[in-house]
Amino acid sequence: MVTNLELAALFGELAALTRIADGSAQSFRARAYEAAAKTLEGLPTGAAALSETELRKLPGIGKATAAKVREYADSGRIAKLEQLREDYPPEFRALVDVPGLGPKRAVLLRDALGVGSTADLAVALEAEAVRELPGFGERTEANLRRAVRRLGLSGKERRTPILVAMREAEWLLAEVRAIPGVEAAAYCGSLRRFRDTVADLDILVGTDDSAAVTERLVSLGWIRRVIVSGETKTSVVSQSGLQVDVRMVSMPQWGAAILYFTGSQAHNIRLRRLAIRRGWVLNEYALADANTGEVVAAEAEEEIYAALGLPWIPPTIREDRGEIEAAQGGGLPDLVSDGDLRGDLHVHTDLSGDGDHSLEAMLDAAAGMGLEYIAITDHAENLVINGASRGEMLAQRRRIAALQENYPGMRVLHGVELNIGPDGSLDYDRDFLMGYDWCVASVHSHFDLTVAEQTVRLVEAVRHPAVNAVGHLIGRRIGRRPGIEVDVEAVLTAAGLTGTAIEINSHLDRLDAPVEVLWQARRRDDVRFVISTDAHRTGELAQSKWGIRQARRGWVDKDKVANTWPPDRFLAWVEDVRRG
Ligand code: DGT
Ligand code: CA
Ligand code: CA
Ligand code: ZN
Repeated sequence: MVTNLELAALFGELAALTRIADGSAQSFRARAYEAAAKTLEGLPTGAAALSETELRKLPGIGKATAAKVREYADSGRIAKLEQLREDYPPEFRALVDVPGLGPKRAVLLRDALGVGSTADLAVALEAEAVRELPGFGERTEANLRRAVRRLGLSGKERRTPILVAMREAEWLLAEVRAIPGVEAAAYCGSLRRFRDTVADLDILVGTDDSAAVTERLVSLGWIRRVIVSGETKTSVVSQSGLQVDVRMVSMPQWGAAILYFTGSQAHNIRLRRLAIRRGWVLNEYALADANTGEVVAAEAEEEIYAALGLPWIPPTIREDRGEIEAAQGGGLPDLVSDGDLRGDLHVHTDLSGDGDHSLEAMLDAAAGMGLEYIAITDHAENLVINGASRGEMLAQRRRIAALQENYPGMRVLHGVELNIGPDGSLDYDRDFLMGYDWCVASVHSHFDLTVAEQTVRLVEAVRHPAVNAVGHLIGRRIGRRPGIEVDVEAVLTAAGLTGTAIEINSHLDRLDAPVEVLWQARRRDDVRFVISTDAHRTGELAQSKWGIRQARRGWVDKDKVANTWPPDRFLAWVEDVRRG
């Protein structure tokens, strides 16, 4: 049976490819596909069971999309999509995503120079051939060279952003778990460790019938090509070009296998050395006695760690960055867990041009999730397309004051997301800013200034008395835009001195501050963090789980995350910071 998630993913892909075909980010056909994807994803019943007429009654589904849903449900394919996949293979899609290119220019590159991938682009840039194309020039060429260098696109290894990898993994796992004979399935490798890009997906399947499960697996619709398929190991390439390694094990070996395939390799090597010292061997099948082969532990990760004298170590910190020593000394960090967050300090409503839902809808959703405090932070006036004027902001403040009584268990703060200008200046004036309960300040443009300029810019914003937090610190979009380069130590020092928190933005394509920044802050006691969703619609309030995982990867102590604090402590801290 075709699932809604599968259909949603297909329409998402259709939208992305249509955007390329139409040569425009604004393509209205692409938007129609996206609207359909959203509807299908949230549909409580199976869309594949509906008739074309029933489908057309759903919001965001028109004649053409309804027909495509039926086409897929009936035949297992969408002709239009297959044509587009052929016209624009994955290597070419990666080229389109290079900052400064986009669909039109990528097509021009392909037609004029035969450039079909980011690796080809690196070669063409090297030959200074790009500057001669109409509309490119030396400056564009220099910017492209910079992007290729900073995103590491010239190498042979193409890494997939976590946003895409996670979506594919969840979709694939849903399909795999539905195969008869599958007892468990999980993603491992760098995705489980929550690296922000992955080279491939590693999927572990627990089953006693690997032959039958493999047969079903390789016939799934998301697979474009099977690389190898053996009794317990299968490697395939998904429709979007992502390589997936699948391993089958029986459940009694689950713990040893998931430990092995989660890595990192460096972490595993350390564990293996601990095993050897005890006269054991650790491999993907078991922790066992080196002489007799008798199994010491294999079924669960916890048992293997315990046998080696260690507490279970969270996958996000298995990088041999001191976690083994910390675990041996009883000093593993007290990391943030799901359920620890009491507030959300970066939330948009439809007052922001890019927000979907009303103030009331966002508050209802937040209260429904049990949040104890929230800051509404729509864009301020300097963000021309999306920002709100002073008048609109004051009206919103009055609405919030009136609505507060509807949410006895949740304190509603009136906040704002300020735009940090190239020189560190902010929207409005100081007095107006002090009228807010909570200010987030973030970078939204001017990504190409020098390190010195970016550092001054951020430090200025951090030191502003009205600013409570810096939003998405470097402004990156993983795999698409590298973000600003900045002297992290200087920014952390300013944040420590002023009490301005560093936001951990939960969007899977941001995860910003990046983990390198969090690692750098590990030794400091003075810097506070907030894990925020930056939700633009109600559904995104739940993505705090990704921000939590990012904090767990960054070794951030729970007590340094201000929105884990009870309301009294949190609000007193906000007051304190405001008074300086
Ligand atoms: P990636 O795919 O580059 O983003 O990173 P990983 O960590 O997912 O690397 P991958 O896919 O090559 O392997 C997944 C895990 O399996 C890795 O973290 C440790 C384990 N592993 C794979 N191959 C080997 C190997 O040859 N030796 C050892 N010791 N471990 C391996
Ligand atoms: Ca991998
Ligand atoms: Ca792999
Ligand atoms: Zn925002």
